[in-house]
Amino acid sequence: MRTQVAIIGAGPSGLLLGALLAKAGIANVIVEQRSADYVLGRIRAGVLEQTTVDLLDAAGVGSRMHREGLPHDGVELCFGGERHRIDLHGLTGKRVMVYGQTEVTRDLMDARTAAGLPIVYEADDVRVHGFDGSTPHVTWRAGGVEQRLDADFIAGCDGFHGVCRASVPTEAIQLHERVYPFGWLGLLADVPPVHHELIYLNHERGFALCSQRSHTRSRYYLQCSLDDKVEQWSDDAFWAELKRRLPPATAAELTTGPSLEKSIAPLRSFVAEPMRFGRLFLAGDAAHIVPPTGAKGLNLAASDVGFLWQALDEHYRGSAGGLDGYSERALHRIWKAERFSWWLTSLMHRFPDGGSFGAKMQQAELEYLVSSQAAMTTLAENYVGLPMK
Ligand code: RFL
Ligand code: PHB
Repeated sequence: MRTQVAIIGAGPSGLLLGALLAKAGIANVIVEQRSADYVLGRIRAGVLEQTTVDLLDAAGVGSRMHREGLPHDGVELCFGGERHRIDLHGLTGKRVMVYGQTEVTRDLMDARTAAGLPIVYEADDVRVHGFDGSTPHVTWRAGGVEQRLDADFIAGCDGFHGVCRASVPTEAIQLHERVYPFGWLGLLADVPPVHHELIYLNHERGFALCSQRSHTRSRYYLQCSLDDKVEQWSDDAFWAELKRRLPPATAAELTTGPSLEKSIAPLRSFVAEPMRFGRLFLAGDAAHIVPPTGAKGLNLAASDVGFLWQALDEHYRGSAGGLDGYSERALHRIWKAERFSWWLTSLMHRFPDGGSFGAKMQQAELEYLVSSQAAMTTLAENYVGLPMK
């Protein structure tokens, strides 16, 4: 089998890249190690920046998102038991779209199937070869039989634990990492959201987040210990802890119900540099991770893919500049989102070694933040997403 671009991974990065390349007439094959149902079962992001919405539109998969997604003009910060609204739209002229990663993935998968574009699921032992020379190719096993795909380029869209970054010689790559001393326990339930906008809470018992997927489906998170196991958290224990962290008037409005899903995610900041190795390009979580506090992971994956799509399109139109500039262009935006996610995480969570001084510093910064137009604008500009330059 031969194609122009071999894409490893059918998460949002791989599927979006495949859709955009196909629109530009560039042939591609996606190779994914899991089943489609497994990929759709992962509950992750919920907030899309305008740049992500624009890329989904460019890929021709935006219609259900515009029908069912919820545009949000603001977001709330809660500390000291009081809620404060940040007027995202008033401060920046932009808004965000609340539409789940599961739905984005489903729309991209459905469009790919409808267009009859090739995608291989349940590929075993995927390996990438020859990307430092002129014969890049991918091998895997299907039903015990070895398969081979030759390509002009390989796009590593295979997430943090993927094979692409791991195949790069260690001396060719630089890694930067911070692991945080807590996790997020998430719960999804078919109950109406406690508020029509998201609420990020700083509380002495730990961070909490009130998010949503629709008017009838809520997503809540609690800062938890890295030692916690999801089985130790009954639904009742989750709801009771969330109520303790919400201001009493908000807790009184909370509708609880049985969970559809509960999981614990560790928090990490991570960047691999550069993002190009000969004919292999990394995109999305394969190259970087942000803690979810700033809602940036999926959005960064989308902007990487936007840059890579433009670079490959330029290449196939006869200009080499785009491919050479991909890594630097993408990393420029990534580091700014890394900074924002690290800052918001540091501001909103209880750190085991923070002590009373740490808590006072957070309180002083939060009080300043919600009283300063300049500080709120800085937060809002980053939250709605910096431009793709
Ligand atoms: P993914 O989604 O991990 O997809 C990678 C795909 O590659 C496959 N794969 C392989 N395939 C073939 N061969 C191999 N050897 C392979 N190894 C792996 C995997 O099976 C998978 O299908 O990476 P991608 O596409 O780069 O997308 C990144 C996003 O998923 C991620 O950044 C976001 O989910 C992060 N994130 C959030 N991002 C936001 O923008 N806004 C949010 O509100 C937000 N909330 C979140 C989040 C992530 C969370 N968790 C659980 C980490 C909330 C949470 C709780
Ligand atoms: C989510 O709805 O899953 C979500 C929203 C905002 C975040 C992180 C996660 O910052």
